Amino acid sequence: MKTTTAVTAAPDTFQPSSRDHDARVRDYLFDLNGYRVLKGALSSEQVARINRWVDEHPPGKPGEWIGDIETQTYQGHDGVNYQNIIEGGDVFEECIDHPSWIDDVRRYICTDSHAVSINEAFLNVRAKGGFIGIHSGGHIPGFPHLVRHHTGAWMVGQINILMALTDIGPGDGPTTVIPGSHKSHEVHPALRAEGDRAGKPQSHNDDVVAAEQLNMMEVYLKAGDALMFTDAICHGSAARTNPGHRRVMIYRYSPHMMMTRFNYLPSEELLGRLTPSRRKIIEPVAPRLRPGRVYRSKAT
Ligand SMILES: O=C(O)CCC(=O)C(=O)O
Ligand SMILES: [Fe+2]
Repeated sequence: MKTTTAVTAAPDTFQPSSRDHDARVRDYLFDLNGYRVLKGALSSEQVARINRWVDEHPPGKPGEWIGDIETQTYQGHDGVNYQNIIEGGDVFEECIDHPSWIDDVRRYICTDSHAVSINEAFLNVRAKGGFIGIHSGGHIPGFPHLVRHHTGAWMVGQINILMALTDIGPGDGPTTVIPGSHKSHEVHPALRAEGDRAGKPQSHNDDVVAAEQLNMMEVYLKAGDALMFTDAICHGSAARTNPGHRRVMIYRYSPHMMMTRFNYLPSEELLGRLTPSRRKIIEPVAPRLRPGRVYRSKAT
């Protein structure tokens, strides 16, 4: 006698649509590795417009201003930074809430409110020999390095979008990451002062090329690709050995209640041009002054 029972296939609830599935894969990998590469995040036309702006404004000396954009460097060897680059015109404004990343950035930083701000936005040009040292890691108890995920609800203190404006391959000084290191409790050996097991672990070692350190991985990008990463991941770059310059643009996003790095006040022209969505990111909470008062900082 036949004893097998026919099992009627249950409605297909366990088979997510491929779109849901892809989104889950992306979330899983970002949580696991602390970074993702967004292929073709910028259009070639956007890359061309940004590069045209740089061609028209060759790197100057730290402290020089181009309108509301300030020329700056961190250690010299990291190259020239055009800080506050959102003041550079339309293409830089388009990147504030670029559809290639803004939804994920909002959700990862604050699933609850989606309220994000830009902590720092700059364009970096780096010559042969230039590099950035090893820094960050899960051992640092700081808000930009916070990465929490309560089933379905994310809280990430800072997400960097590093946009390649030139192809970045071997010898071009690629950014380097240690996958998963945002969850590391142990301090990377290169961030621990020699003989100092108990001392305060460093967050930066500016003197050593990150790519040459334990477990670093070079991330190769084509112009227009973007690297999305939590600032908590242990990262840095390789030294550029090829002639020419590496160009990247970096927008750092944080929860809206976190102060900006340099507190560049948006120009009236920029505020006048911003769409409501962009304005909410650049000026999440408008200044509040008694009637008639004009804001003057002590620094100016
Ligand atoms: O210059 C690089 O490749 C690394 C940049 C970096 O450290 C950062 O964006 O936080
Ligand atoms: Fe960094």
